[in-house]
Amino acid sequence: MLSACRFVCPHTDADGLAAGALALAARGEDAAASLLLARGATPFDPGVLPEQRPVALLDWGVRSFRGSALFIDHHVPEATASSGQIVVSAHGAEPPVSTSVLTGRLVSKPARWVVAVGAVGDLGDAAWALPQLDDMTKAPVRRLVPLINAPRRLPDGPVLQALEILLENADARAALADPRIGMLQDARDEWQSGYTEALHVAPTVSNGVASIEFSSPYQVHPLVAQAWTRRLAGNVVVAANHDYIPGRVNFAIRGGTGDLRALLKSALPEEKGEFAHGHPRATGGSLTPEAFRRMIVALRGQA
Ligand SMILES: [Mn+2]
Repeated sequence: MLSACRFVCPHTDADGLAAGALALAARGEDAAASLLLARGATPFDPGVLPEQRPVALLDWGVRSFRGSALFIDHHVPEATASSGQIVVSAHGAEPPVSTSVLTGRLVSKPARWVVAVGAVGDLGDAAWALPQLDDMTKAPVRRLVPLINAPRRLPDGPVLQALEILLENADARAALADPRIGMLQDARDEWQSGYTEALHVAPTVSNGVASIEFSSPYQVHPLVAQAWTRRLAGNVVVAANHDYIPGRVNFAIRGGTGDLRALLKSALPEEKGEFAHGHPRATGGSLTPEAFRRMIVALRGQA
């Protein structure tokens, strides 16, 4: 079914790129044949993908989509397959698996180190207990994960090169010795300085809701939210970036209790699009500044 797709569109984090590299290898394609979407774009937005179908959507979630598609994913599905669509979902698997692990099951002779990069990227050290990662040398995979994850956090980072590194090397050690690793290291360093800067912004805490607002060209909001969740245990934490996409406020929400997607939907019941997707305990969205203000007011009103 993967071979019947016209092209592969992977998410650009380590799990998505690892799944993409496994799919491209199985299809005999190079990295440039894949469709890597720009910051803020998803395959579910009208006009983002070329018209050709079917398309393989890797690690993007399962959402309402026009046309035939193969979904390979592990997020909570938000739609059921319509005509011409196939959904391969690992959601609910125990223990949890990443999209790279799932993709590795669908192709013959997957590169195990690539499966591992995706699994560790999404699941952290819990990934090492998976049978697919049995007996693997951990250190080089652990070093690769933050490097592969770095490019998409920059406005125009070397995402294609990260995918090439996964696709064109025989093992994790060879990948670390790839000359293109320098570009990934530079991307990581640049991102790191942006992250450190954003961490210096003080939160505003009111009614159990902490908000941290800053302007950064880097994708730092998810990790800023995570960092403050540890420091402000018990609070709902919203980290908001006013300079990620022009005219939008991109935010991540963590902490609190229960399903944070449901909390967001109750704060802004009418909101559609990039809002409250992802995981129950790790979600966020992209809003107009006005909608973002209303959301914060509503969250503080109900906390
Ligand atoms: Mn994933």
